[in-house]
Amino acid sequence: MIQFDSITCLKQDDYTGKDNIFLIINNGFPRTIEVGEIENLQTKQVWGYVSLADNARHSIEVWEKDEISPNDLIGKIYLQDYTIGRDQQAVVDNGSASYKLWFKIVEESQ
Ligand SMILES: [Ca+2]
Ligand SMILES: [Ca+2]
Repeated sequence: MIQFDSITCLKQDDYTGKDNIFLIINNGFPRTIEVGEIENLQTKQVWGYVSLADNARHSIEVWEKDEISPNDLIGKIYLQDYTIGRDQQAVVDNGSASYKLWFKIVEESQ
């Protein structure tokens, strides 16, 4: 499973107001984690464990929610490259916005 720790906004997507961030974990349950409002250089705790289905490719997508225009995909983190039990950080960047995610992949029994 994934144990989330926090997320840092390195550069926000929206020009007016704060960003509104959520995460989608592909092949995980729960699949979506709401982060909520966050702005430049702010770090927010992301509380939550997400179980990962066996024998599937896992990834975390970082999305920014908009009211009028479609939501913005900031980036995608593929989890097969990460070591179990170690604190991890990953940066996503779509050219206009950038976020750093702190998390750990732990054994299901822990
Ligand atoms: Ca946006
Ligand atoms: Ca927005």
